[in-house]
Amino acid sequence: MSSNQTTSLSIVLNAFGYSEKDCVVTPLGNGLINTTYLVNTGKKSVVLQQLNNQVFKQPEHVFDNADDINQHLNIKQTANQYAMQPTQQYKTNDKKNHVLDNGEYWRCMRLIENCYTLEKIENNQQAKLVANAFAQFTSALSDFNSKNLASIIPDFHNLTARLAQLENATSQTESERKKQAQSLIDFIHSQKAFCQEVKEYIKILPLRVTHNDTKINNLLFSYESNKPTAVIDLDTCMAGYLMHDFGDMVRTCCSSLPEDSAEINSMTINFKILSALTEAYINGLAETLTDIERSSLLIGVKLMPFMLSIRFLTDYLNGDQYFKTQYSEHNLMRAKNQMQLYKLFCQNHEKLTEIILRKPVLNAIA
Ligand code: GN1
Ligand code: MG
Repeated sequence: MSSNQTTSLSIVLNAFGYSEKDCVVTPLGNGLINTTYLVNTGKKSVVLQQLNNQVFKQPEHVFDNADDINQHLNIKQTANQYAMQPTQQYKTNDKKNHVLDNGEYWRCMRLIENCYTLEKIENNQQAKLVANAFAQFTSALSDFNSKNLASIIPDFHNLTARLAQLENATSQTESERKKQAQSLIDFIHSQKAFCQEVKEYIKILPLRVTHNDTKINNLLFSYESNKPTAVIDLDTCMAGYLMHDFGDMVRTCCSSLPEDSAEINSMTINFKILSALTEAYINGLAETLTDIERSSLLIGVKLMPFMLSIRFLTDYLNGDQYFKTQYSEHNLMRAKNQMQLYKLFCQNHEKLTEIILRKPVLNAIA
């Protein structure tokens, strides 16, 4: 850690009532945006996070949204309507939910103890648990007015806006990167019919509170029960469409490969897992799920890898300003990987339709 960061860290820890000399700080998690640490304060362990304020232009909104959602979930939990643990942001000595130091925004959160995360689903039973957990989260927030949440990143999951950003990046890049990206750009241009289908759905779908980052590693599993115990990373919780959350969950649970694997030619879809996820998700949402949302789930499954591929490709063309990368072609590889997943979903359209749209849904959580 540089001396600047050390100074910053000690100011931040002090603001939350800890002294740097008592603390052991280690990196935590593998998010692509924020920087997260596990801090052992000598008395307990907490999570400290530096928010990426290039990505989150109004960090206060992220912290305030999280407080509001946590409060709602706490009420639901007390009323036995939410079986998982809400997250919690600690207050500073002067009762704020964050510290601003030297232009950087920090928060401190409760560590949910004795938990682990998964990068890959191992069996159908686990898939049912995952889908039920994300469905419970969304269901518990179904009576939270999404208008009361700040729009954290405008147009975050707006395909039209993401396509425009890609156009913009393409027109401003005259480099080797554009050459490398060209075949993917051409393919994206060939998907006009799908983009139109998405546009039609958006006109009729209801807005609700969505998580917008329902990848499998945003779920904590308890070591004791081996069941999900908390949905974490509320950074992008805001008004959105259910198909985005379902699609993002499927994207990370059903591909045989991690999102940045280079082995894309060997990628396969696990349809048994897809089936288990779909049943448990639909049953978990119960009567909070509308018919139009139900039929949009199929679109969401294709949309999320397609849109994330566009986002990775745009960042590649922009010179890797947004997502953290480990090597120079990392974003391009991620873009290729996610587009391969989209292609596989499209090639298996019939099978997808049969699994996602069949009625009635079998009784899940056997
Ligand atoms: C980012 O930082 P992380 O890993 O929570 C991104 C998501 C992407 C994800 C891909 C604010 O999430 O939208 O799906 O990477 N978050 C933001 O791994 O852009
Ligand atoms: Mg996130």
